[in-house]
Amino acid sequence: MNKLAVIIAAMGVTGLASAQLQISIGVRETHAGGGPEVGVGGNGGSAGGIEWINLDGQTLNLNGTWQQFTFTFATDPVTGFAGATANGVLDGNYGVLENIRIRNLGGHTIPLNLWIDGVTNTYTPVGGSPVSVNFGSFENYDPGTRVMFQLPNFSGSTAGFLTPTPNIAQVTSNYAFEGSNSYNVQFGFNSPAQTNWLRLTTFNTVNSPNPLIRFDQNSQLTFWMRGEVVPEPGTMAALGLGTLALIRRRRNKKA
Ligand SMILES: [Ca+2]
Ligand SMILES: [Ca+2]
Repeated sequence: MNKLAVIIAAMGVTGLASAQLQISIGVRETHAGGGPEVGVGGNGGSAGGIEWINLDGQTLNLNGTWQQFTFTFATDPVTGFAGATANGVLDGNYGVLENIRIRNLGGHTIPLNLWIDGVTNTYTPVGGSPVSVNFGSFENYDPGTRVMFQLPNFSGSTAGFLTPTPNIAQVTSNYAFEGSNSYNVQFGFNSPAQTNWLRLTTFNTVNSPNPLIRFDQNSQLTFWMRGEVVPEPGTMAALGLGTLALIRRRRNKKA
């Protein structure tokens, strides 16, 4: 464990090496709700209930590496979340990616910095070959643009679990898994309670809202995330760590 991680651990916060979040998704059953069957990634609307897929079943290590998350609709566990059709059974042939659920497994109370890239739905039409649609590359938008995911505090379901700042969601060119851009989300949990979570919702976002995904045809949703724990500048200065953190960030960015 490096010097920064040791000091952060001594402050009562999970050390960088073991810092984790649980990642799952909520999907809205727009087919069951009477919503339109547009193409994958198109605006599927906001009709229908929301189910969790593989609730809290995967982990993001906050170590600055890109990690892939995969959801397989035919076989992953389904857990009801909200709405009339949320019954633990996936209804309809398609729906929309309503949210990424980010649970505070590591008990974090300092700001978290996440990046998302390559949001892709892969499915196999009957009698055909697999089709992959990457509708979340973030390559067609300028840095600073809000795309697909709303601000962290947008959802009333989870705003009460978050600190007022940071509250950032925008395209960035600082890191990318593929291409030049990814999507950066910055937020903080206001308590170390491991039950707290963030509903990072796609609900009616100005660009690329409510993206449609298939549930049938051996459909899988995949995306990549990387994450870091970012001590607050004030804390860093008080500990005389500002320069160290700056060096670390520069080194990470080059890598
Ligand atoms: Ca259902
Ligand atoms: Ca990209």
